[in-house]
Formats: sequence, C-alpha cells, structure tokens
Amino acid sequence: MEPVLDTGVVVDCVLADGHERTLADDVLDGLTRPLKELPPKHFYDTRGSELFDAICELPEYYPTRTERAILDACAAEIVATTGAGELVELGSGSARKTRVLLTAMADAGTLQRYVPVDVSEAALRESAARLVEEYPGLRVHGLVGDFERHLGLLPEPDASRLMCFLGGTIGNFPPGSRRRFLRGLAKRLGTEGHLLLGVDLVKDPLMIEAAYDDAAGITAEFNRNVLRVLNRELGADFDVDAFEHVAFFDTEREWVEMRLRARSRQTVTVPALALTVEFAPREELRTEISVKFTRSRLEADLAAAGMELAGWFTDEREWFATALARPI
Ligand code: AVJ
Repeated sequence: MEPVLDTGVVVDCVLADGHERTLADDVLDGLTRPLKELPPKHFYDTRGSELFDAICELPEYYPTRTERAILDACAAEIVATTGAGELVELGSGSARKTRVLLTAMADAGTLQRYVPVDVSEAALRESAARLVEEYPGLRVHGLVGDFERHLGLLPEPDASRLMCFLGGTIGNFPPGSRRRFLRGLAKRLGTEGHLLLGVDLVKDPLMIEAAYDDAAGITAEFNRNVLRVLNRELGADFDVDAFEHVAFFDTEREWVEMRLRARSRQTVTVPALALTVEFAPREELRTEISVKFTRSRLEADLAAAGMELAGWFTDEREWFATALARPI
C-alpha cells in the first residue's frame, strides 16, 4: 500500500508472485484432466493483450464495437438511473470504454472516484495518470489484482457505486462459477450500488463462429499464444505450430468454445511442474468458453445472485446487451 499522493491517485498492489502460482496450479489441474482444459485468463500476456486488441478491430468481431455504441447511446441514462458517483471497473485495461461512463458522470455532476481493478500494474497506472488529468477533481483508487480472487480488497464505496464488468467477459465463467462470482459482486455494491454487465447475446451460430475464427487468423494466433505463455513461464516445450485453432458454437449450452487440436501425436514436458503430457492425434485442449446470453438466462443468474435487472440496453439488432442490475 502507498500513501496518498498529491496526484489524486492511490494504487494498492496485491499481486506479487501469486499470479505465476495460479498459472502453475491451473496448468497442473487442467492438463492432467481426462478432457484437457486451460482457463482463458492466461491468454493475456503482453502479446496476448495486443492480439486481443487486434481482435476487437476485426470485421467479424462485433462485440466490442456494438457494446461501445450501446454505451455511447445509453451512458447518460445509466448515470441518471443510478446517480453513480463512483465507477468501479473490473478488468479496466487501458480504460478505453471507461471514458464514456466517466464523462456521463462528470456531465451529471456526480463524478467523484474511479476504482480500476486490473492485473496489469503498468496499464492501470498509465490510465490512472491520464484520467486524473482529463477529469479535474477525479480521485483514482486502483487495485492491482485478480478480480476472481481479490475483490475483498476493494475500498468501501464512498459514493453511490456503479461497478462495471464489460466486454462480455462474464461469459468466460461456466454457469455455477458465474452465479458464485455474481453473488460476490453483489456483496461489494453497497446499498445504493448497481452492477453494469456487458453480455453477448444468442444469435446466428455462423455469425458467432466467424467472430471466433476470423479470416485473418488473428483469433487462431491469440488462441495458440497461450501455449507460448506456458513455454515461457513454465519452461514447457509445446510445438505451437502443431496445434490448430478450433471454434464452434454449442447450441445446447449456448456458448462458443475455443480449443487447440493437436495435428499429430505430441509429447509435452513442463519442467516447472515435473509434468509430461501426451496428446493423441487430434486430441483437443479447451481454452475458452464464451457464453451467449438471453435476457431470461441473465435474469435467472441475477436472481440466483440476489440481484434483479434494473435496465436492459441493446443495439437495434440485439447482438449485445449492457445490463444494469441491483441487489434485491
Ligand atoms: C474478452 C472474454 C469477452 O469471449 O469474446 C475474443 C475473448 N476470445 N476472441 C470473448 C475472446 C476470442 C472475449 N472476452
């Protein structure tokens, strides 16, 4: 923890070497299962974050630009409904979408504090420094941490809290963990608080599959990059080119899955874990699920987490939704 600086920025860091620890645990768990799996959070090293930024610009990847258009159109109404004075953002990154909400709060005269949560200290500090310059009087209290593990370390609300979790990342959680996670968020809202969730919606499977298997192959590279992370961080010896990108929409579960399929038999060693892993020819490693929601699925999840829908903002074609929720 650091003392308050005259810049208006405070940053708490709870990520020391705990992060690498999670990677090792996740890899040991995931690669020794009968159906091999890795959690998607390990995609986002420097190169992975760059590839994700490139994905957001792809013609096939509609979620980012659709959500942005919804926020542009609805930020003022969201701020009016919530009276928000404090914006908490989970996975703030470079805080690009944040400005729309901060500006709406500034325009409404309610803006007091921004609380970004991100695993990247550099990105968080950079955006905090820029935002206090752009929004005179804004205080920033950042938390460098993992939103799945460190929400207990968030500061108490000091004004009506709006907590946002945008981009559709809630879709990365399988149903049970998703409800548990949402329950955890509900506890951190305070009595006046609201949650703003970006959710991708169920639509034509071909359109979803194109968004996760673009013609330029950027998503394939993003997917394979997780193997490079394992090679670098754990000394693994994955032959990255021996794995092909697979993306398909599971119509029953209503989620898209990304997998890496071994082109031929592979033997991989992970010295840091004293682990040897065999892949049969065409064996698949699941690297991500991304749930596509309906309004009623989200309402059921919110109810299970002690919340209710307070607003539902979508684009004309109903590709994506920004949902406002509050504790019951
Ligand atoms: C950042 C989790 C919302 O699921 O669409 C993009 C990640 N994966 N292309 C998503 C992703 C493949 C993205 N989220």
